[in-house]
Parts: sequence; structure tokens; C-alpha cells
Amino acid sequence: MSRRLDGLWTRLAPLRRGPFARGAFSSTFHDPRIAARLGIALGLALTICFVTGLASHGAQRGPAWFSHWWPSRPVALYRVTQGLHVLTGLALIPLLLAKLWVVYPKLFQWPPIRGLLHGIERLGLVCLVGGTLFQVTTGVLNVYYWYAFPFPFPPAHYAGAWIAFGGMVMHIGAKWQIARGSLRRPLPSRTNEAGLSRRGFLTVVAGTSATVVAATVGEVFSPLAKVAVLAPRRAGYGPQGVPINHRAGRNVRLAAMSTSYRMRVDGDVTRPLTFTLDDLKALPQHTAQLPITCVEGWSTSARWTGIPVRDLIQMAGADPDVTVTVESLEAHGPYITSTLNHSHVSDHLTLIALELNGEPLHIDHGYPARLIAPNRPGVEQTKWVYRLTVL
Ligand SMILES: Nc1nc2c(c(=O)[nH]1)N[C@H]1C(S)=C(S)[C@@H](COP(=O)(O)O)O[C@H]1N2
Ligand SMILES: [Mo]
Repeated sequence: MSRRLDGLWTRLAPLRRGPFARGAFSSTFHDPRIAARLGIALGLALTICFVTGLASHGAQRGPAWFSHWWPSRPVALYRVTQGLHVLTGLALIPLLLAKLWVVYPKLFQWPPIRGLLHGIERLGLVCLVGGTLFQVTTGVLNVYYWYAFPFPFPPAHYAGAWIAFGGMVMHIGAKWQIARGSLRRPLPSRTNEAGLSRRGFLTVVAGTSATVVAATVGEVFSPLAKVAVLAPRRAGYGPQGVPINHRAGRNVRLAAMSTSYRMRVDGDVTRPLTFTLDDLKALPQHTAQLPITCVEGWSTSARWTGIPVRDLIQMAGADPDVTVTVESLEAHGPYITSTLNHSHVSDHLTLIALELNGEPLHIDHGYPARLIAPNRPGVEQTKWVYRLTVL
């Protein structure tokens, strides 16, 4: 096979133009020693991003064993994993661009395919480069709430993750030996015509990455919220000090403010119950400091007061070792319902909250009642709750 391929490339050689032309890339920075060092940083960032992304996907969308198992403690686990997901995803953008530039000539290497193994290696590279660019692009658009893509984000971003990560594993397998050798060789401190050394180049790239992190980390780490100039949402900005992702629509507003509002607890219970808002307020209240963590990046801790879901279903005669679905007054949209696994149902910190930071919930935070549970993705902290169903 490879002999026939050789013949093909010899025949095509006169067509080598542009980036395929011999000597098309002259910069001394197209250096395997730089590529290997960038590769280490990129590999680490991609791996953290991939693993935390799997956790987030699993907690929201299964597989069933995973979402059943997903624990309610530690309270801020999801805040940490999702913060890492978004931050490593953003931090790897400068690393990725630098790496692509450094290895650019290799993307146009000649011959493009030398045989079966080399073909597989090149396919891995297509998956790695294409997959990572896709992930970074869709991720950034999602973080900035610009749903410009014509496909649903979660399944596409999930599929892209496997392609990118699979490509990375193949790439590491193929380049391991070369990279090890390159890492042992020191970087020359000589500067090029522009006055930049290879070490200087890496410092600039690392500095860019660090700047991106510094300008966004405040969306999860509140003391730095003021400098989070690249973050669209952050602690302290929004009613009651908490950002909002999705405001109440007209119908929700009417139903939520109406005196005919009722909270129902039914399903597999011995005594289905109905509460008015005053009934709910008259029940024993619990206060918990819990984070709200949007999958799109921001998170903030807040003080929530309300009734533990466990207490509500026990009043209706159900055991806390059950699964409960939570429904919103909102009629349409992706977040109108969510399911609590038994770990969340039995946790006394899982609340139907009536207050946020000492005040009745703002309508956009889910007035009159919303779900807030420990270690849970924001998309599942259902607002404007009117019904709990025990399964
Ligand atoms: N009914 C309903 N609940 C919802 C949403 C929604 O659009 N509708 N958005 C979810 C998302 S994506 C997040 S991040 C949190 C945000 O809560 P907040 O707007 O009170 O900060 O609410 C969740 N609960
Ligand atoms: Mo969210």
C-alpha cells in the first residue's frame, strides 16, 4: 500500500503550492521543543476540562446509574468541577492557538499520508484539532449566551468532547517518544529578528492564558468578581446579589403572583397535600448557605430559607428514600422540570426556598418558591415550583 501511495505523492508533488510548498515556514519557533512544552500544558487543561465535563453531563443527563449516584455532598463539588471546566476551557484557548501555530508546518507535511499507521495518526490529529476547535467555539458561545449554532448544545458538546479527547489520546500515543526527547532538550535563549526568544514566546503564551483566567475567575470566586471583566455574569450583579439566567415570562409572573397559587405534593404518597403560600410560610423553616452554579460558568453562594423537600414529602406520608420530580409554573422551556435522586431528597439541605439572602425571592429568582439543593447543576435548580411528585 505504501509503495502505491509513494507513487501517488511523487505524481502530485508538482502541485505543492502555498503551505504545501517546500520551505513555506521559516520561523525558528516551529520547534518540537516548544510544541512539546505547550503540549504538556494543553494535555493537562484538556484532561481536566474533559473529566469535569463528563461529570457535569452525567449529573444532568445520565447515564442513569451516574445521575442516581451523584451525591448531594460535598455541597460545592459541582461548583468546583464546573468552575474548573469553564476556566480550563477558556485557559486552553491561547495554548491551543500557540500550539497550532508552532506545529502548523506539520499539518501540511509532505507526504500527507505515508501508510496505514501514519494515516491513523493523521486521522487522530484531525479529530484532535477539529474537535478541540469545535469544543472551544461552542463552549465560548455558550458561556456568552450567544446560541448561534443550529444544533442543541449539550449533545453536540458532549460528542465533540469524545472526539477531541480520543484524538488527543491517539496523538499522545503517536508523539510520546518524540515529545520525551524534545522535553529533555533545553530551549535556546537566542532571540529571533523580533527580539523574542523561544522561552520568551512560551512566557507570552502562558501570560495570555493567565490573563484570561484572571479576567474570568471572579465569576466563580466572588472576591475577584470586580475584575472579572470577561465574565458575562458574576456574584453581586443581579437582584438580591445573585445573577439571573432566565427571567420570568408574563404567564409565569401572573401565576406566581396570583392568590390562587398552590404547591402540591402528590404521586406515590399516602396523603396528597396542597399548600397555599401562607401554609408554606407557616411550616418550620430552615436556612442554608448554598451555591447556585450555572453550567455556563458563573456561580455564587447565597443564603436560602425554606422547607426541606424531605419534610414536605414526609408530611405527605412518603419515605425520604425516593425520587421526586419538581415542576415549574413555566409551561415551556428546557428547565421546567427536574428530578431529585434519593441522595438529594434525603438531604435536609435540599429546600423549597421561599427566601434568598433574607428577603422573599425576587420573581426572577423563582418567587414564590424554588428548588435549591446542594451539589447540583444550576439548570436543575427549578424556579417557580408548584408541584412535587413522589415516584
Ligand atoms: N423554571 C425554570 N427554572 C430554572 C431556569 C429556567 O429557565 N426555568 N433556569 C435554570 C438555570 S439555567 C439556572 S443557572 C438557575 C439560575 O437561577 P437564578 O436565575 O435564580 O440565578 O435557575 C434554573 N432554574
Ligand atoms: Mo444555567
